Order: sequence, then structure tokens, then C-alpha cells
Amino acid sequence: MKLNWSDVTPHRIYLDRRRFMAGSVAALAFAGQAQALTGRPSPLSTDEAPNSFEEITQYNNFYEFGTGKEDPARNAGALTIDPWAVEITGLVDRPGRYAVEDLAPENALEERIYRLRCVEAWSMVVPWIGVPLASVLNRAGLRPSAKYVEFETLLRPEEMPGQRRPILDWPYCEGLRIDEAMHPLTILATGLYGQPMPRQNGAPIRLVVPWKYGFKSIKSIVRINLREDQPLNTWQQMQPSEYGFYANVNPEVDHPRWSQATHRRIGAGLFAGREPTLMFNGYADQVASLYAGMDLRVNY
Ligand SMILES: Nc1nc2c(c(=O)[nH]1)N[C@H]1C(S)=C(S)[C@@H](COP(=O)(O)O)O[C@H]1N2
Ligand SMILES: [Mo]
Repeated sequence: MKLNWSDVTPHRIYLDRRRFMAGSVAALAFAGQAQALTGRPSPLSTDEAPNSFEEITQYNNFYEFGTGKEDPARNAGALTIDPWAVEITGLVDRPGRYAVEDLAPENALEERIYRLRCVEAWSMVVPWIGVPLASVLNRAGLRPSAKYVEFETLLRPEEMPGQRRPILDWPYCEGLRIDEAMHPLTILATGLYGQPMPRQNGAPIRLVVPWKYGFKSIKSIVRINLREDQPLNTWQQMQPSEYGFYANVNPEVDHPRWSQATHRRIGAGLFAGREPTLMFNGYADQVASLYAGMDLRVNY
């Protein structure tokens, strides 16, 4: 297979950057903007080559900014992300409004290079920067009665043109079972590729759950609510026969309208073959035990 320059460059530059990351001058030069955000490397990262910054920021799903893959990059620029507060409510000892820096302080940031598999059967590898969601929930004082966590995206139709139309039941909501939320792979991300989170990717703070279909990884979060009963997530509410609460990546359980056995890797080239989809998106060793004894055809 012939690689061309644009195929190999992003990753090479990226590896070089990682090598020289200690010098923030290199980081600044790379980021090409005033602010750099670094996270220490994590053993939970994949060693697969990340997609390019262009791919990750130009091909997005963020229906608040439109349903086309290029709409978020085109329309998200107007979103006000400073000031921003995340409200933590429900079954915690310390409810309140928290600043993003309180939830994800710079000295706690980690880099997590994860596979991302969309339910639409495409995938990428993204070098996120963030903190374990568990660290945030622990600091908020999770109560034993909290069995589920619910997340909500900002509701602001003035700045989110997609919200002016009833495409989904706004605001976008998601949820996790507490053991999923506390799993070390689950993070709140505030950046990627060594810089603050681009708006089209869910600035200033979004969830990343790498073993689940991408729609679980809710963007631009303003509320985290701890509750006893299972929340209804937006896509399940829209189309319950097609999208469930769990949404674990599973090549053996097809979407009613397409196969989930394989996917297209973004950036792999027009003529690249499809890749086989792995159980739990390749994270089975770490997460399969969460679902022991559950029928994953019923709990899709
Ligand atoms: N608020 C919100 N979060 C969202 C979405 C959305 O439309 N709105 N799309 C989801 C889907 S379907 C995917 S695949 C991922 C895409 O994340 P990315 O654009 O950073 O790759 O975001 C998820 N989070
Ligand atoms: Mo998705």
C-alpha cells in the first residue's frame, strides 16, 4: 500500500511533538494558538496512530450545529464557552456549580488516545486530554444511593442553530450506570491534540466512553445529575428500537438498518477496506465484566 505525504505527516508530527513535549515552546508552535493543554501519557492509551487534527475537527456529529458532518466545524465558532459552569446535582454530598478548571485541573490532566466508534459504522482514533469521570464524582461526594448518572448539553438556540429546529428533543441528554461512570476508561475531556477542546468536538468539556457508540459521549456538558433510576437518553427516546441505553460497541448485534460487524476508518483512504469491529470497541478485557450475565441483544 502506498502512503502519501498527508497520510503519514500528521502522525509523524504528533509523535515528534510527544517526544519534545517537555518544552512548551514546541507545544505552542504545534498548537498554533496562544493556549496549550498537556496531559501526562496514560497506559490506557492505544498505540494506534491517531487521526489527523483536520479529520478529528472537520468530520463531526454535533446536531446542535446541524446534521451534516461539516456543519459543526462551520457553525460552532460562535459558541460562548467562557464563562461556563457545570452544575452537579442530585445524589451527591456537595452539589453546586463548578468551573471547568475545578473539575479538570491542569495538574490532573491525562492524555488518553482512544478509539472512537460511531453507531453509523465509522471510526477514528483521538488523542483526548481529560480526567477520569470517577475523580469528579468522588470529589462531589457520590452517595451510595446514586445508581445512575445523567448528563445534559447546553441549551442555547441563539448560538446553536440546530436547536432552533426539532431535530432532537433538546437539550441532548445521556446517561451511564454508576459502575460504567466510575470505570477508569471513562473520562471528561477538556482538550485534544495538545490544545483546549475545539468547539465542534464539545468544548469546553465533554464525556468520552470509548467502549460505547459515539452518541454516548455527550458534548458541551452543563449538568451532571446523580440519580437512583435509569435516565432516558436522547437517542433512545428518539428511536428506541434502534438506540438503547447501553449502546456498547458490539459487532454481533446489528443496527436494525445496517451491520455493525465492520466499520470505515476515517482517513484510511477511499479504497481502503473496512475494518472488523471489535467487541466493546477493543476494550473487552477492561469492561466485559461490567456486563457479566446480561443479555447484550436485549440490552443494546
Ligand atoms: N450534545 C451532543 N453530543 C454528541 C452528539 C450530538 O449531536 N450532540 N453526537 C454524538 C455522536 S453521534 C458522536 S459519534 C460523537 C462525535 O464526536 P466527535 O465529533 O468529537 O468525533 O459525539 C457525540 N456527542
Ligand atoms: Mo455517532
